[in-house]
Parts: sequence; C-alpha cells; structure tokens
Amino acid sequence: MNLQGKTVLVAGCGISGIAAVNLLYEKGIRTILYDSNDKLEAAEIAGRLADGVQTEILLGEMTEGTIRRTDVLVLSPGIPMDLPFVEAFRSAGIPIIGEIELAYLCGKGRVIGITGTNGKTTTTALTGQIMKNYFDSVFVVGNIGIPYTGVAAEMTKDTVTVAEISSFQLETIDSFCPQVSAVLNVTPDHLNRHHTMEKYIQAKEDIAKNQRKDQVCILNYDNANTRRMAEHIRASVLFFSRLEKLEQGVCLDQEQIVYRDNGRTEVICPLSAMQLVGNCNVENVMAASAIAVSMGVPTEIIEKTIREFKAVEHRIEFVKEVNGVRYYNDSKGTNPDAAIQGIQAMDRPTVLLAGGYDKQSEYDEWLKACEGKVKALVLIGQTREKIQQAAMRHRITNILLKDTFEEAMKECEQQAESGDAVLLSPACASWGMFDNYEQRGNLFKEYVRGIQEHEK
Ligand code: UMA
Repeated sequence: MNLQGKTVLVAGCGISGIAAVNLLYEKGIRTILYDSNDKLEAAEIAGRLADGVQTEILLGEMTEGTIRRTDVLVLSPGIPMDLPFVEAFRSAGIPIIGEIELAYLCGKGRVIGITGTNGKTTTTALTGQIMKNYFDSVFVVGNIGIPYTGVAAEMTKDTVTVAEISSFQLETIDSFCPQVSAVLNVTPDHLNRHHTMEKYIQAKEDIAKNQRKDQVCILNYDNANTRRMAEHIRASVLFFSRLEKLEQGVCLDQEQIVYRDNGRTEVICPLSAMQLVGNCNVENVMAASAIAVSMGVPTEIIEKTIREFKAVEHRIEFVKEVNGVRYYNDSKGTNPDAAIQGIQAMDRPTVLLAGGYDKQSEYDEWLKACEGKVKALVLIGQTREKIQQAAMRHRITNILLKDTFEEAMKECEQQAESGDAVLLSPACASWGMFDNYEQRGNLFKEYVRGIQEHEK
C-alpha cells in the first residue's frame, strides 16, 4: 500500500496513535488524529507528539465530511472493528489497517511475531534478550508496551524486530509477514471483543496467514487450539511441548529443555538453571528457544540468556515480605487462564485480590484452582458480584467486596497473617478503575512498599 500523497486518519490517541502520527509525519504523509472521547484536550494530545509534528486533531463524533477527506484509516488496537464509525469507513470503501500493519509497511529487516493468550510478554522479552545477545540491531515492540510504529523508521535490512502482537492487533493486519511467528496457546479471553471463540482463534492464527513455506511458525503441541492450527498453516511448523517427547521440535528430556531434529537431540538448558518459575514459564522458555533455533542463534547464547533472565514486571512478580507475609504482583493476570497460573505458583495460604473490567469471561476453572488455597478473596471492580457468585460454588466463603483499590489493599493486609501470601491476580482487565494493568500493578507495589513492620 502506497501512502504517499494520501490523507491518513489515525484513530485513537493512545500510545499507538501518537506513534503512528509521528511516523507518518516523518514520511511526509498528511494525517488527521482522531479520538472518539470528546473529553480529551487537543492541546494535551498535541503536547504528546514528537517535536515539530503537525497534525489535525479531531475529537468526538465522526462526521461524513471527515470520512470523505480520508484515504486510509489506521486503527489503534483498542478500537473494535465493528464500531459504527469504523463501519462507516468500510462502507465508504476506505482501506482500514492497524498500527502494526502500518509499522510493518514502513519498517525493514526480519520480524518475529509472538501471540497467544498467555505468556506473550515473557516470551517476547526473553526472545528479545536472546536476539540482543546475538544480533547487532534488535527492537522489541508491540503489545509489550512499545508501539511498533515508534521505532519502524530506525530499522535497517539487518534489524531483527521481536513483536508481541495481541488478537486486537491481528484483526487489522493485511500484508504483515513475520519470518518466524509463534502462537503460544489459545484459551478463552477477550470474548466481548471477538464475540466467539472461533473468531478469537482465527485472529490468533492470522499471525501466520501471509507466511511462506520457507518461513517458520512455532506452535504449542499441548494446546488443542494451537496444535490444530498446523493443519492450515503454510509456513513450516515447529512444535514445542512440555508434556510429550517430540521427534521434531523443542521438548523436555530428563529435566532438560532440548531441541530434537530428526532423531538428533541438542540440549538447550537444564530446567534447574531457569530463574523463571512455574510450568507456564517452562513453556515460554521453550517457545523462545524454538524461535531462537529457527533464527539460527547458537545454543550457547540461548542457554546463557535463559540462565540470566528474570521474571517480567507484573507477572507473578515478588514484591516484598513484610510481617511474614509475601506479596506478589500478578497484575498481568488479566484473564482467568493467566490467573490460574498465578494462584498455582503460590505455595502457602493466599489472600487473593481480584476483579475488574468485565470481558464476559467464565471464572469457574480459575476458582476451582483457588479451592483450598485461597483463605480470603477480596474483590473489586465491575466483575466483583459475578465472581462472588461463582466463588460460592467453589467453597470459597471468606469473600470481601470493596469499592476502592486502597480499601481492598487494607483488607488484604488485615486478612493476611505471617506465613501467608497476598496475591494481586485479578483475572480481569484493569479498565474502568485504572488506565492499564501496569498502573494497577504499580499502585499495588507502592502500597506494599509502604506497609510497616509490626513491633516485635
Ligand atoms: N478509543 C477511541 N474509540 C474507541 C476506543 C478507544 O477513540 O472506541 C481511544 C481512547 O479514547 C484512547 C485510545 O483510543 O484515547 C486508546 O487506544 P488503545 O486502546 O489502542 O491503547 P494504546 O495506548 O494505543 O495501547 C495499545 C494497546 N492497548 C490495547 O490493546 C487496549 C497496548 O496493549 C499496547 O501495549 C500498545 O498499543 C502498544 O502496542 C495493552 C493491552 O491491554 C497492554 N493489551 C491487551 C492485552 O494485553 O490483553 C490486548
């Protein structure tokens, strides 16, 4: 798609939209920056653009006139494709792409695209670190919190870009074609946005839709949804499995992560050398290893990076022990499946702080994993009553509903005794009470760091 001489409307004034406008301006392309939230201040938005960048800023209702002036619509990931204003652009025959597609069109070099319901951020961060330890020019971008468009202009043909890509972002790709793609797992999430599980799985599978035979797609053999994808994908599939010994792929052999290639076994790393904990992280490390092997990175570099790599922020992150209580921040546990991993990683009675924005998730599996381990369940946000109802079916009786995060934290502190854990693992998105999960996790950590030791 050639954007020269066109007018591009960038929808969404979050970090993606701002980065997209900066990139387009640098390329000499006229932009309109639009946000449906009319409470935003145009001057404040302009202040977030790079120095000297000029754009028209429009807020509130979309008008016919603006649609007529637009040649291409670039959507931020948080904007669903089925909103009436997006429909209006589609009916007018205006091409719609996402911020990832725009960055891909403007960027250079080889791309690694990583998606999946859970583990994306850890796998992307670890893969990025492995690449940085081997290649000279590496960017780590995408859903991890760094807009891809923000760095696309700096790329060269030798650059390796490691991109974490959400299902939201995959809805609006067109020609995006990674050298290596990975789908880590697919379990129910974001069903309010994608409406059905089939559509959600399809969005994830689309990461590989443009890949050719000489490119690679890494899939999780242990997850039925991702294993099935191998039947439709054109790229060469490389599986990883924590549960099965594969003939071809990355798997476990005598407590070691190994790469097996037609009967030849190459040891990548002993499990005991990993600093990351939990089965979910064994899978993330396997996926990153499979990606690295596919990119031609030597095993020694992969092993060294795995040994040195620590947990990413907000993912079962140990914060502090105070008054004998261990506090863990798993704010990135934004869906029930991720939150199952959070509770499974606890080895002591746990006060669990959960609840938030309603993504129409089902909570039973997660609450089943909480049975016998959660001594108090403190709930906040839009989903608190729904979770309370479900929790009662799972013999969780000590349930406390709180209006604010601060009140919830006070309650957690009171409920926990020496030898317990307090875990923030909400099973829900943060929206409604916070801007994002990072803000929620940072507030948790701030509160915990302020808790005083009792007099002994
Ligand atoms: N907006 C509209 N109309 C709408 C909806 C939103 O105008 O109907 C506007 C909002 O008023 C706001 C802007 O869009 O001003 C926000 O855009 P955005 O929601 O796309 O957020 P960004 O700040 O651009 O951040 C996005 C991703 N956010 C979402 O997918 C919701 C970030 O992922 C990502 O890190 C960033 O791009 C860089 O690529 C966050 C996320 O929560 C971490 N992702 C979900 C997840 O991980 O589960 C998918």
